[in-house]
Formats: sequence, structure tokens, C-alpha cells
Amino acid sequence: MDHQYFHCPVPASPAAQARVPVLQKIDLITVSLPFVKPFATSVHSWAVKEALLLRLESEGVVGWAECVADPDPFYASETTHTVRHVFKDFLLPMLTPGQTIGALLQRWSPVRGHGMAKAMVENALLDLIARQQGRSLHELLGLPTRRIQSGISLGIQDSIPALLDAVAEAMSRPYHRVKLKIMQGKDVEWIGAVRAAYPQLALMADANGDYRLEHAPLLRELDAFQLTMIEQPLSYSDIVQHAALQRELRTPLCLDESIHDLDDARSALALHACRVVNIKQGRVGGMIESLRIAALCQRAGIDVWSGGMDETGIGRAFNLQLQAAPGFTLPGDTSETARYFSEDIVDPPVVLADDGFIDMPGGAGIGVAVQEDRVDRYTLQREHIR
Ligand code: OSB
Ligand code: MG
Repeated sequence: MDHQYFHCPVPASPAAQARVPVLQKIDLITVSLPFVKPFATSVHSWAVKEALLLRLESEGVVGWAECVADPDPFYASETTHTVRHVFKDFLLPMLTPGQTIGALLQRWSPVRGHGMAKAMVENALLDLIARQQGRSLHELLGLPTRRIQSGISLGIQDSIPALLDAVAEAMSRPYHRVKLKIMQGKDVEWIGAVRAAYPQLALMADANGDYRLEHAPLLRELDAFQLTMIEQPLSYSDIVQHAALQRELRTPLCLDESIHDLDDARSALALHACRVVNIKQGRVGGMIESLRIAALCQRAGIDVWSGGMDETGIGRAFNLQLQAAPGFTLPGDTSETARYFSEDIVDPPVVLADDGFIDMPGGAGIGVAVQEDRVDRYTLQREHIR
């Protein structure tokens, strides 16, 4: 084990010095947006995006965040219900105007886990503060403006021809890489068919935890296809067995579900459990923890990229802002708005430029304008907390 990763310092974010504003209004809004096509992993298929939004208002300025928890526990154990509970009963009571964001995160440390709930609150505060200051969120976080690499994640399909059609459709846009969901019975042959059709494509696979260590010989067959990585092949909470599997594969492994915070990342690096980390800011507790994980990985020479949770334009905008950080060397799962939704709740939508890059939206805060009339139209429930 490489103990150095337990001691490797990570820099503090300048955003930790920002102060919590006085909040006149706090709303939790549940929206439901139909997907253009259902999105399936090895675990579950989602036909709609049901998301919990947090709207904070301070002296006429509004900050937004989107929680990545689903109404179900089929990606992670947090759900929209647990987020509402932890937010109202624990996180909000510890929030005091004037305290720094760093002090708030410290205050929250007795709350074990619940990174999705914490990310929702931190992110809405950071968006609000950046908008108050009239600057972009990445600037508040001390990051340069940059153009962002694109990638698309294709869900489990019904057949190999359907998968080839989905890849062909994705390739009609200039994505920098394509990720294919795999599961037992839809793996070697399926990836092989795509690789045969696209020999040069930057291709990777995501199993969402569908395999066990005894499947190592089967997973080793994927080594033939020059995948840039295999994401979360083993259990959603495992690190140690991934380390054993990585020793048996040439293809780099990437961890997603298993990494909840900086400490998990330290453990994964110390055990050499993966060569890549998928950082979802909404899973690891927010933008500031994401930047700490990215900094640690950068020191370890481990590539990171920004995952996605099929977010509406609010969550997607946070993912774009995060990728201004230097460690995000690989294309992530940020794809065009139009492949998820026929209508989104923010403007402008995410669109690829001719070279496949995504331009960072230029506005203050997360850079996009939330269209409240559309939010209202897709609202299932609105709870005025204050
Ligand atoms: O494992 O990365 C995942 C979507 C929902 C739940 C889990 C995952 C995903 C994706 C889609 O892969 C990423 C995106 O397009 O936002
Ligand atoms: Mg994943």
C-alpha cells in the first residue's frame, strides 16, 4: 500500500473564504422532465428526470442548484426523500449568515455521508455568491476559463444493431469520446461490434457494479478493444477488490460509485484500485470537495473527468464549471442538452462546437439563466422552507 496518498496535502479553495449571505427565501422544487429516450444502466432504466432543485434568494439575487439524487436508490443510497430530510433537519439548521463556506463545511462534518444533500446546498450558495459578485463560478473557485471536452454516455440497448445505431447517431456529432454501458450478457460481443465498426474511436465501458471478481477472465477479454477505461466493474461500494482486478487487467479501471469523498480517493490511490477517477460533484459533496479530489489525483498522476447524472441544465452547468480545473484531462459525460430533453429549464443549452468542444457559458454564477416559467411547468412539488 502506498501510504504517501494518506498524507498528500491538497490546496484550500478560495471559495471557502466566501461568506453565507442572508437568505430571504428558500425553496425546494421537485421537477420532472421527460427524457427524449429512456436511459438504462445495468441496474435500472429511467424514463424521466425527476430532480430536486434548491432555489435561494438574497436581496433579489437568486442562486440555484440541482441535487443528483434520484427518487430511487438504484444508483446511490441517497434519494430525494433522504436529501429533503437531511437538508431540513440537519444541514439548514447549521447554516448561519456570515459564516464562511469553509466553516459551514466544517460544521457539517458530524453529518456522516449524505454528499448529495451537502452538494446541493454548497452549490446553491456558491452560485448565489458568484452571481452577487457578478462573476462566474469558476472564477470564484479560482479557475481559468477554458473550453470543455465533450463525451456521451450511451445507455444499455436492446440489441447489438440498436447499439450500433446509437453509436452512429452519437458520431454524427463530434464527441471526443463515447461511453457504453455494459452488463452481464451485454459486454464482450457488444463492445467488440462497436470497436469493429469504429477502430479509432475513443471508447470506454461502464458496468455500474454488475460484475464480481470471479468475472476477471471475462473482463480481461475486453483488453482486446483498447478501451480508455472500464468504469466501476465491481460492487458500488468496493475499493479493495477493484485493486485486485486492476492487477489482472491491462485496461485502466475507473471508479465512480465507490468514491464518496477525498478519503475514499486517498484509499483508492493508496491501494492502486484504479488509474482514473470519475468525479461527480453532486456525488462527492460539491464543488470544493471535487477540486480537492482532483488536486490529489493530479499529484498522483491519476486522470480525472467529470461524470454526469443526466442532469437538467442546472446540474450540467455545474459540471461544466468544474471542468475548468486543471486535473480534468479526459473528456467527461457532458453531452448536448438535446439528447436528453426536448426542452430544458435553462438557457443557453449545451451545444458542441465544430471541434467537439463546449464553450463555457459566459454569465455570472453557473453561467446559464434558469427559466422559471419552464421550471414552474415541470414542477411536481414546491416546498417553501422560508
Ligand atoms: O454511472 O455514470 C453513471 C447516469 C445515471 C446514473 C449513473 C451514470 C449515468 C451516466 C450518464 O453514465 C451520464 C450523463 O449523461 O449525464
Ligand atoms: Mg458510472
